[in-house]
Amino acid sequence: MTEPSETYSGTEPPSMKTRAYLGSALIGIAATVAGAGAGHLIAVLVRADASPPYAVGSAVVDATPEPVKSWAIRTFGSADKLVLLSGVVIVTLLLAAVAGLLARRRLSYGLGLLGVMVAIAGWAALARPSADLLSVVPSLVTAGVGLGAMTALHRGAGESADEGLSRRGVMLAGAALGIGAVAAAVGRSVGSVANRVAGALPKPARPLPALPAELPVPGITALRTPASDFYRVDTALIVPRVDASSWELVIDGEVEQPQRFSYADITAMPMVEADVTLCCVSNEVGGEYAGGARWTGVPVRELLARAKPKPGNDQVLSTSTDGYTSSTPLAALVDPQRAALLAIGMNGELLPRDHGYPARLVTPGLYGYVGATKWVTRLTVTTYAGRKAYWTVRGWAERGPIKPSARIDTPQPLASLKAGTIAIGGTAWAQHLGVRAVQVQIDDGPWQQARMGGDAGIDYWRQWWLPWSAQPGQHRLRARCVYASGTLQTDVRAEPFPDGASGYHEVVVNVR
Ligand SMILES: Nc1nc2c(c(=O)[nH]1)N[C@H]1C(S)=C(S)[C@@H](COP(=O)(O)O)O[C@H]1N2
Ligand SMILES: [Mo]
Repeated sequence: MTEPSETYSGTEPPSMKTRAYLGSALIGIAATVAGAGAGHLIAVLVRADASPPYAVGSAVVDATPEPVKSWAIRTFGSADKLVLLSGVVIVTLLLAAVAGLLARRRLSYGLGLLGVMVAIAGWAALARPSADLLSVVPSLVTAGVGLGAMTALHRGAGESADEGLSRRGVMLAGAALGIGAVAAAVGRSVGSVANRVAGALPKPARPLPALPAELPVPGITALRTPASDFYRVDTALIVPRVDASSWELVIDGEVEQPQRFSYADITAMPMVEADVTLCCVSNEVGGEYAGGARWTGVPVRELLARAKPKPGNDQVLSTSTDGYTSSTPLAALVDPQRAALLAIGMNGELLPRDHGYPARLVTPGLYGYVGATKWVTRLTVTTYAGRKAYWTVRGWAERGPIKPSARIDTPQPLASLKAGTIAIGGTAWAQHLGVRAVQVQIDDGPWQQARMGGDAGIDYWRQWWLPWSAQPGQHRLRARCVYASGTLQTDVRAEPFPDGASGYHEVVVNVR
């Protein structure tokens, strides 16, 4: 009869082995979390966009193929950034676990993999358009803390790593995870400082009249979208923090007299107001990526006039602090009939940071990606043949006139309604063409004229509604928009890519 101990000679009980592997993986994860947390904390203090997870996330955004990117925007909406960052974090933690397991074989293997991971983050931070030497600091800190933590934890795990995590190792790992979590939380709260910027917006030289009265129909979109509810679409994982006192707008390229404007130069000019409804080209028919606001700023044509564009150019390439570029037709910016603004205000207040503080473009009638550059610092007069913008390189149309649309806000899709009189209502836009009417069709019935809310100008959306005496059953509601010229919007269905969605908005409801 053999001793039980001999039965196991040369092998470990499986549970011990599993525990040992888990312990090693945990060491890798703890070291990585501690390193990344410390790096993120430093980044918040010196260079927010150089935070290792954000830098890698931004590199992923820029490298993601167009179809995947628009799928992500469609599927996750405004949560797209959260989903992306979660993906980066999950992949990082998996690699961290692998590094921990490698360190079990040989410490230098684990340190090597961690080193490669940090190097990728450092490279991503340096590849940001706004990068400078300070941008490597967070990655250096991450490397120091991460590699140090792995070495300490590995040693702490005990001479015989096969015994799994020693008590000391568990405590060290817990401490490292704790440090990482605290650092990340502090970094987050410091990083999410006020989006609103204190300070007074200069008064407009000739204020616009108040907007027309809201239609008293519950559930329809308000005529003015508060900044806090305004959709946000941009490639910036962290909102750029631009200092108005050092901000400058440069006008260069094919111009007779290149210009430079400080923030004080801009605010000293007479302020103009414009009611403009902004739309994203990624918006699906019936989608939420549209908002109406009163913008305050100076006409871009006056700034361009000082620079004197040379003949033969058709594009203004605008550049943002974060390197994003946009290609606006020069003709739209110099058109005296179109209130293209270098805007510094939104709804009577300074632009919030996430909508472009200190200054952005707003070009009536053009999708945001071709005429609404936020955090804008440069206008380069050039040609479409010569320069391509961020989204154009990725296959989107060069010039993006907004496609008109009527949206049904109420009732909502698949709503279950009581028979009786029901208000069908919503908003309609045909920027720079004007909305004359909205027509509604119930099932296969005749198209009926909706009752229209007040008109705030051709660049602004318009509310509408129609009372409907609903009978039990399932019904299909459709809406379409008629431009000021009398032209009917197209019924041709198109997806957002490459130049905007079209077709009638359609909602199916059930009436009991
Ligand atoms: N710097 C910068 N400006 C930008 C973008 C961007 O990614 N970066 N996105 C554009 C797009 S696609 C749209 S639809 C509008 C949205 O403006 P909002 O976020 O203020 O609603 O901003 C435009 N300006
Ligand atoms: Mo957009």
